[in-house]
Amino acid sequence: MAKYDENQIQVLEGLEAVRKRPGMYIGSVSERGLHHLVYEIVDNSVDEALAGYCTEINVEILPDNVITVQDNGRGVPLGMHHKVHKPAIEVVYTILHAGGKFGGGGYKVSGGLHGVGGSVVNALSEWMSVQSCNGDGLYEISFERGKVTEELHKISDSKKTGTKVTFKADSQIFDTTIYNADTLIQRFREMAFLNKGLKITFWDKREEGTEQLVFHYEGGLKSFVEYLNKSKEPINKDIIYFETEQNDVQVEVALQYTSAYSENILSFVNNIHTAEGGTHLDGFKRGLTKAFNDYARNFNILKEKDPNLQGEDIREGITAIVSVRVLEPQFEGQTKTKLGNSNVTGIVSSITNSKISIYLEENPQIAKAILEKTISASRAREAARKARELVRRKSALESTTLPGKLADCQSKDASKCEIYIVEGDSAGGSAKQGRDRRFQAILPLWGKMINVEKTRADKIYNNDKLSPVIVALGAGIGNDFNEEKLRYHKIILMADADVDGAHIRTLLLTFFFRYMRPLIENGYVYIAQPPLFKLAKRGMEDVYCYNEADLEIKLKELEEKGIARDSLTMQRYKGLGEMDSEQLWETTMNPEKRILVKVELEDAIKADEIFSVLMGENVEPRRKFIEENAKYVTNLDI
Ligand code: 28G
Repeated sequence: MAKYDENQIQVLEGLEAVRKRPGMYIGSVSERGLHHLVYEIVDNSVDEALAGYCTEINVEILPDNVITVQDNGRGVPLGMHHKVHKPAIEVVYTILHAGGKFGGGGYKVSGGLHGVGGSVVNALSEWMSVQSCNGDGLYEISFERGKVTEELHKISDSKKTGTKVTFKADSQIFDTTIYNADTLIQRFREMAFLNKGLKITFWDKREEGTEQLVFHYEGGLKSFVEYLNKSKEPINKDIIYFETEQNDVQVEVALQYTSAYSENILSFVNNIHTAEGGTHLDGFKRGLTKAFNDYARNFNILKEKDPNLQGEDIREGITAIVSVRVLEPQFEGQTKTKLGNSNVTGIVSSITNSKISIYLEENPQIAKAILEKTISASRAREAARKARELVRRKSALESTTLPGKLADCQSKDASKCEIYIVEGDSAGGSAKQGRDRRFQAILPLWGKMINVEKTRADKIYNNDKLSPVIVALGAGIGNDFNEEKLRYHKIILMADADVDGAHIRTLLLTFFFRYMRPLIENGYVYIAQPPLFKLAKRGMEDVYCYNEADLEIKLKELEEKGIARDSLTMQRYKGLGEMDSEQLWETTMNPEKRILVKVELEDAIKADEIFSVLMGENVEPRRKFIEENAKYVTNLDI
């Protein structure tokens, strides 16, 4: 690595720009943007790890939602910047370096260019303090809303090296400054998987009696695959793994086949999850398909006259992680999570092809088992095509093919239409009565729970629980999914806040994730939030509260208006069924008053994970999971 020179830091723009338009730099000022602050700082430590100087990152949430991040890297440089005559550490935290990840042009180049996000986080923090140890002393500099409040000064002697950043997000900027520990945990676990050997610890110290969590995987991506497949039955017991670099593109892949029918490939670029895939994922698929076809031809499993095996059949039951590091990634797509660099396809494809070819030749038993699965997948696909055609033909003949239980809306303008998918017939009845039938449709769900993981597409078409959903939405599934045919642009899941409700939500999210992913990627899916409490008093309009915190706030508000707590009757709703149609409309369906939570891709990935564990065939992980996550599963926040 070239020797660091303080003058390399470019002087570009002040931090007022960041406070004026925070969304440009961190995406949004919602809860998501808030968590982004932490990722930006942790990214700087990860960059230091990628440079080869940092092995451990500690993250803590302190009381009052203060964050500290500490690493054991070289420490942010303290020397004077020749042009601006300020210490480098101050320059790093007060001057904006690039256009930012979320617009404004340039994208962050990972691997060496530290501190790009540091100034952004500083600008959006009520206060921040940065400590750096350079081997002979511990130094500190402090800021408020991006401005220096305490110049760089030495605190003590110290032989250590590393950086510690402490900050409090600015409540003037963010909708909320309360962190969700689960969100952070998920990301840190993922980062530890993606950077093998890197130890990330996390401790939520907002309440007493909590423990430190450690994420540290010597197996890296292999451990990631192991984690995803913990409740599945492997075909190749030893996970296939390779890591190579070609023309400045680093490629790292781990994969394992299981007896499942689904395809589970996660792709990453510079540690960023590329939900929309891109050239690296295309290259991986292409290389995999070629390796299997060449092998099948060479060993006469495919005869001369046989057509090639299809990629999607070859990928049935696969769990894979494709992680690449690229110098100047170009991100495209609706959510800017699709890699565009065209040279990457060929690189990943040729590496994958050669590594998988070698593997297949060395492991003929496994090659045979996978190919047998591929062939039955292709038969099932053929059967699914026929089932689909049957559905199409039916719809050509019958005038009304919509599911019988669907109470459709009057409007045919999908952009204005909503469908409520409701668990339970009684809630379904109230919803039908309470709705605004001009634009709200209701589909009550009944029938047996199905295991999406263990079911091929042909069976899904015939499943009594899912087929009404497919037909009502009107856009098809899998490769045939066509967003333009969608009949409603809001798909709202409405279920109770109990285990059964969590189950049905998880099932539907998993189903959408696997078979109608654009629904989630493009933000069509929502979760309705029915109230948990009602406060009533004679002569007062009923007050609905949506969670415990909301209840507390509203009780206080009423008290301020002179309405005492003990003069109120409080009803706790156990299920949607307890509300009559008018109440359901007022609290949960009226667009003016209701609370809808948009489902993000991460929610669906989490649901998919939960589903694999809950519905997988291994009993032990399921039992353990339910024990560990009892709280989570019963809470309504999946
Ligand atoms: C604890 C929370 C977040 C960091 C470093 C280490 C260096 C550095 C950070 O340099 C300037 C500009 C572009 C390379 C680099 C130290 C070289 C030599 C560093 C962190 C230099 C910033 N010695 N560790 N920044 N760059 N950890 N953790 O922020 O060219 S930021």
